[in-house]
Amino acid sequence: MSVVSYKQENFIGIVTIERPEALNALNSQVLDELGSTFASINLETTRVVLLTGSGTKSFVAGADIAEMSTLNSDEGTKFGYKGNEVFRKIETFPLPVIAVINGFALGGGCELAMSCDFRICSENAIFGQPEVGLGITPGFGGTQRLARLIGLGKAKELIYTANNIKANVALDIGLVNYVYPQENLMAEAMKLAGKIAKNAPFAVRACKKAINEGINVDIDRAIIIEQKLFGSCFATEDQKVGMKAFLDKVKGVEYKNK
Ligand code: CO8
Repeated sequence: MSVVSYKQENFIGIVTIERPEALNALNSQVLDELGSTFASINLETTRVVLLTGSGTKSFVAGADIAEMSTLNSDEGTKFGYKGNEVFRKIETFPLPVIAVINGFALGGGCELAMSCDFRICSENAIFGQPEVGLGITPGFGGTQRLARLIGLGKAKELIYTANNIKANVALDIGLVNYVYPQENLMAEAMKLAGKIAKNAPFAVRACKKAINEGINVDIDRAIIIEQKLFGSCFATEDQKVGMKAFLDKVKGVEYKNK
């Protein structure tokens, strides 16, 4: 039985992890299916991807503890590699990916959310890196991405204490961008994705690439990354259409991704 589903509404792709009996915990099957689902997304017809969990209780309650419990050191390293490979694919996916967090985002769940471009959540969402309480470190990028996202001090506190935090705290520390009542979460996610999907797709993708690649190098190299991507936009039809519409005072341009 499949544990990841995909549907598409207009330009928006929705990836849902469907393992409610284990609060959508990440076992090998989920990781494999996440990888293959993202790989199968049509980059011509899709402009934004939403990633969520099934139900109203949990986004992802972590990596699967039952599967991990008997691993030896080599197997643990391999499992970490498997997760990291998929998460990095999501982080570097050509389209924006928004984590739509509908409940628990613990351990690997918080790490999965952090591999997305940004995060929105429901009021009942709970975040945390409980790994040290289980005798392990975060293994799907948590020690690296959390510090980059919310700063070293707060990341170290959360990881060392294994404390969980509520949605309003996650909002305060910049881990999520917005908090909504559960019943409005998906509609708000669709609204946000719709706004992104209206913009010139090539330009949006180039922005993601520029931000992601630039953040990891010094400012001189980062500026060159932007410069090249900026230049490449002028080879697109959408740039001509967008600028002409502004000059002609025409509103509501429909970009063609060309
Ligand atoms: N793995 C496997 N099963 C899980 C997990 C999980 N992470 N989380 C929940 N489940 C299962 C439960 O075992 C339970 O199954 P069953 O009904 O068969 O007993 C079912 O989901 C429902 O869970 P609960 O009954 O516990 O539900 P509660 O509402 O009482 O509690 C909690 C919800 C608080 C979320 C609780 O389930 C919990 O604490 N879960 C574990 C959270 C956690 O510690 N997550 C981190 C795991 S470690 C990790 O993610 C490391 C990532 C990097 C790995 C790198 C590998 C090298």
